[in-house]
Amino acid sequence: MERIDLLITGIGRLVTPPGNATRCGREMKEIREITDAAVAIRNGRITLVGPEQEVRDFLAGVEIAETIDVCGRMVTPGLVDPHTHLVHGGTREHELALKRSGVPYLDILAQGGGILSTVKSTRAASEQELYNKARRSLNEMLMNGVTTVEAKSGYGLTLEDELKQLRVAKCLNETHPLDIVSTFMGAHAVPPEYKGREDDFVDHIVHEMLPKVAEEVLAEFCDVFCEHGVFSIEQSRRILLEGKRNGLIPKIHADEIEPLGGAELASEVGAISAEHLLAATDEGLAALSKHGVVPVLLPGTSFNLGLSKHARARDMIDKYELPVALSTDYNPGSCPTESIQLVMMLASLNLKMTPEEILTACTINAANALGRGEHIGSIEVGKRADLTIFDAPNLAYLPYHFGINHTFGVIKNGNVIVWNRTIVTTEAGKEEAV
Ligand code: IZC
Ligand code: ZN
Repeated sequence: MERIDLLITGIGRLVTPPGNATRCGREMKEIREITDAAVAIRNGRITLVGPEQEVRDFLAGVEIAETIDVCGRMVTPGLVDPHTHLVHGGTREHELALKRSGVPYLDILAQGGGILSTVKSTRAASEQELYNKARRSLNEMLMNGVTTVEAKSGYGLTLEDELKQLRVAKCLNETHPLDIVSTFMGAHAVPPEYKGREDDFVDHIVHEMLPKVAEEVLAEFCDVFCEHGVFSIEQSRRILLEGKRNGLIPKIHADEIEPLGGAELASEVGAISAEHLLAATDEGLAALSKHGVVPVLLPGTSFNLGLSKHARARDMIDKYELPVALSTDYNPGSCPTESIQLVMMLASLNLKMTPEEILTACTINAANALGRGEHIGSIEVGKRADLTIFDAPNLAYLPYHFGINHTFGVIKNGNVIVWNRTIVTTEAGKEEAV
């Protein structure tokens, strides 16, 4: 070994799920832990991990460009947030009173508010305005310890406005240290100009939007809001299969409010993940398990909507041996928070997941929900050097001491991006990642 770019020492506790694959069922609890550890990084990748003394012995005589001491703190893989509606215009606090008085989420949408309110603001916003707003959110996520985030379109609902959102996501990926993974979600709501002509809108998505998104290589995934009064199972099937024909991997907002059979559809079309699943049936969960679909649970959303019902994480893990992932669902309506640490706390409180399962769900399983398990989501030699440094003595401390941000530092592609709770560089630095 000729040279190390960065050596991280003084790691009180390094915790990571092992390997690259999804961790299913009881495997979710199995965390590799090294006390008094060190990590060596070269060209943006992890080259050595182990007890500090062993790493130092191995590196005797090797040039080390920079060493940082994290003074006994805990280090995890950089967190992955696999389901957000990052790029949008405006906010929806004007709907808070309605929501709190008990008007259901779908009723607000049916009255022309909800998603459609954000569609109006997003259509009116310039690319620069969308970029600036999303960039502020990315900084919040980064400060929370997130190093990769998925971003969906779906607030444009015209060809041009969908492309506008996706171009902003692409530009953010190129200019912000965080990695942004794009999903096309033209089937997020039926816009007012298509009211009563829902199938015409599906035609428009299939014939106009999907080919253009694919041609411009603006998304990797295609998602649909499959829900009563939004897109039916048949419409969702058509869009996801057409997306697939255009090279986009299916994802689906499934069985959030009613058990429509979204989980079964996810399995049928070969989706990489199925999201929400509060109302999924046993048959639906069994189908996910059989077809290796990652369930992405969003406990911040049920919490913010004031629901007493929660996704059946324990059944998913214990009975169906599924690889559960967690995400913020960051969006201006049902879950206006960038805080993955709040979601971790809610996964403990309402989903009864253990701290070890929560880490797995926010790292390797989330990475696999984005098809990136080979590159991120665990601390392994050869993987990208994305690490989060927590001001916490152990994993259980994160959901235990709730409501504050425990992230002390973030390493992205081997670069120190957050240190002492402050963003120290806003440069993307991506050319260094091999
Ligand atoms: O803006 O309400 N559920 N889509 C499906 C959302 C929530 C985002 C929103
Ligand atoms: Zn969503």
